Amino acid sequence: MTTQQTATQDLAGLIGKHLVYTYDNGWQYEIYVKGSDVFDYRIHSGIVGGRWVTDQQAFIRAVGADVYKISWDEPTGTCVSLTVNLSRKQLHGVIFFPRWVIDDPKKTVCYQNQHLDQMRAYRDAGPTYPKAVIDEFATITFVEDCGPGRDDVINCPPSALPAGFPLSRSN
Ligand code: FER
Repeated sequence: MTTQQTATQDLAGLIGKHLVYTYDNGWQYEIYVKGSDVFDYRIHSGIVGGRWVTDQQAFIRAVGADVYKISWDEPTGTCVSLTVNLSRKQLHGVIFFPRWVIDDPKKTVCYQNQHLDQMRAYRDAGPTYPKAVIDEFATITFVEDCGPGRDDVINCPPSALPAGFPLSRSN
């Protein structure tokens, strides 16, 4: 890693953040950045609405002023890369779905942590191709700083949340 890359890897502005965002196609997602290489998420709507995951490992990088990139490969074989612009309250996501998820998205709708072997079996069975690349901008509608390492920020399915969640607050 060069000196310049090292100098830009200050993730303090992102770690601990809890965000809700809505893609321009209407899909609503929620993310909690638990640490420098791990995060939790919950999917409120879209083809895999109801899916939620804790402790997903990811590459998390600072790529500009208040701009971060989060990239990971799911046990399902879905790959995602998010660019999070906190000052503009915007996000850009690229989701690379294997064909089997597009053919039957409900197979992935669960608390994934309790079904990891099943997800890997689906991934290995495929089909993988042709993949579907979803390239979408989103508006961040809720931001709060929870601090790192918490297990109580994302800890239930979207269906178990109180009415009115996710809040649309930005601070
Ligand atoms: C996101 C876009 C897509 C996201 C997750 C996904 C957490 C997809 C996950 C999956 O289907 O496995 O912004 O944020």
